[in-house]
Amino acid sequence: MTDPAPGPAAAGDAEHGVHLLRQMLRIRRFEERCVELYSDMRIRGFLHLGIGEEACAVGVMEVLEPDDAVVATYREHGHALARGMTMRSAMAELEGKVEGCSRGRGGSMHLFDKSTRFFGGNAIVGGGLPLAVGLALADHMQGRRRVTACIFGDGAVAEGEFHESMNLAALWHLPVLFCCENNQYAMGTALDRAESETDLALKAASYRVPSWDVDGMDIVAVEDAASHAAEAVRGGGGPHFLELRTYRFRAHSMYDPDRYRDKAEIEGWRHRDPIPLLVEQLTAAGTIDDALVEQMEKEIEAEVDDAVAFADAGTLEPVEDLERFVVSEAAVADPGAV
Ligand SMILES: Cc1ncc(C[n+]2csc(CCOP(=O)(O)OP(=O)(O)O)c2C)c(N)n1
Ligand SMILES: [Mg+2]
Repeated sequence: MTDPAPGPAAAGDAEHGVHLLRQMLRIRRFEERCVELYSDMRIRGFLHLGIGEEACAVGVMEVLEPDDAVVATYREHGHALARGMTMRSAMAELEGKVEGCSRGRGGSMHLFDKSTRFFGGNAIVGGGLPLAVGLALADHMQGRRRVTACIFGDGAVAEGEFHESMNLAALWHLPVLFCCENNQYAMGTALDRAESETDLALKAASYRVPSWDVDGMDIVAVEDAASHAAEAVRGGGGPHFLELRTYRFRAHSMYDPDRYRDKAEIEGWRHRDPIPLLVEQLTAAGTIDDALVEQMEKEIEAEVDDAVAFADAGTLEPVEDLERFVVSEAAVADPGAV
């Protein structure tokens, strides 16, 4: 007997692995281009990049259903793209153009897309947690089997909102998937300088929320944990918590001179870059080769080029629109109806 040929499951796995790689590369190349556009002053304001953290964004977004909801932070380009926002829409927003997902009014920190149930982008540390609990409460009360994924950083754990949200979600058994991206720093403050307990999964577990810590640099581990947790949440198991241990290779934002981290520490983490790690795994399994990666890179470069051209050709909102949306358009059209 010969060895069994790879069956449909194996073929499916291979295809899925390539898909995960493509998603992470799309995010990496998109953000690398953002750096250039920022230096060129075509992107202005704050810009926080998730370079190094792509496995967290892709692994979690991958397991969600279209009806699920996402609430993220200001480091959310990757989550928005992995959730299905187009690069055009995201890039136009970053350039402050009306064609952007938030009409250019939100910028990098406030990507928002109702069509993919991507409810921000939020500049307030910890601010997304109560919003996620509210969305989940609505689903719970209306008997909908949906998951709300709430993404936040390790810095949010120091906020009262974290504790209030964990408590109420657990008490009311709400369908929230809490995903803490622990990159070990909140701006220039290392986690162990601000927290007496640095095991964040343990902290969440104290609210009787099932909690796991996960290697956030390993896309397979993140997707696997997220899939199990999301399934449990969807099945009525109440909130679950993932501590995704990760690292940002770049500074907190484009304004940050990054003087608080040892260069050797950064270099050490670069060896755990989630993209080369997956390339290595897929190459060893014979799923990809250099030619395929090269082809993928070309396609992604074209997608980024197209997004930049779209954003560059977009329009800035006219000054006459300054007060538009201060009051809802429906209320302006028919004040009696609202
Ligand atoms: C309520 C609030 N306090 C302080 C800030 C200023 N601030 C912006 S980012 C940040 C650090 C947050 O770190 P973390 O939650 O770990 O996310 P990361 O930037 O590492 O992804 C702080 C303190 C803020 N935006 N909101
Ligand atoms: Mg952090």
